[in-house]
Amino acid sequence: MIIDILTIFPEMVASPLEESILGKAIQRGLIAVRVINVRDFATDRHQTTDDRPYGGGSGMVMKVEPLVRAIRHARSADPPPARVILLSPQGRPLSQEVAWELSRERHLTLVCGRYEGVDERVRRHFVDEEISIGDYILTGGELPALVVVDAVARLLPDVLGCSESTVEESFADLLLEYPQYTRPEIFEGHQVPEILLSGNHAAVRRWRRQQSLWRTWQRRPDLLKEAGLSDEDRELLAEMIGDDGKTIS
Ligand code: 9WO
Repeated sequence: MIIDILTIFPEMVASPLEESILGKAIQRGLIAVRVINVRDFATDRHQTTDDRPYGGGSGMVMKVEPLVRAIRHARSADPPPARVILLSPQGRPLSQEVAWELSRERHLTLVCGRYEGVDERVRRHFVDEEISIGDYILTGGELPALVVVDAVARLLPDVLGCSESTVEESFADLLLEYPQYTRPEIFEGHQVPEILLSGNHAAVRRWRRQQSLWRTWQRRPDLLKEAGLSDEDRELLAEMIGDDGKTIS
């Protein structure tokens, strides 16, 4: 898979792409990230990428020409990007489902805005969609672009080793994680739950599922509605809540 990142701060995205699982995936050729400096596509001798807003007001707006020339450069690749995506608080919320959807494409282009905004003509006419990673304002789209790359890359075949495999997880994708422990068995008086030391794999599996369900019910009840619980899940959860199980949707 090819992912382009269009930015006026290429150094800001460079080093996270060199580390850990992402870095290894790039080294192994499973994914190619092309960091494209939008400033290189500016048309004036000062390489200007911002200008004052029509209508007045404070702050600067990202100019249309450098962005559009950079987007056209990205679109000229073979294969061309399936989607050109602007990272924006106004976009479709990123979710695990969206990440899976993006992971099935061969080429994506991520456009990072800066300043107080991007000329509206870029989003209206030169971008295919907008994606948001959450309801907050940042100083630019670079960190959201890295979030998208990270979320998508780990879903690509062979990116995760079998120890980090998504197979076990995909089943529980829509639930929160169960509590995890490693050595020592007691830390400053705090014990690891007995069941995890029991060696009873079936009991451990059941406990973990129950913990995931319980946590999700307590902290993110909105996720439970989408999770598609089995009858056994409902029983496990009812056992924790002290409910007859029939009221859990
Ligand atoms: C600035 C601003 C100031 C007052 C009221 C509303 C405002 N919105 C913005 C704004 O959206 N600034 C953007 C900063 C301009 C382009 C890039 N920036 C950005 C992208 N901030 N946050 C994101 C982003 C992208 C994806 N998901 C979450 C946040």
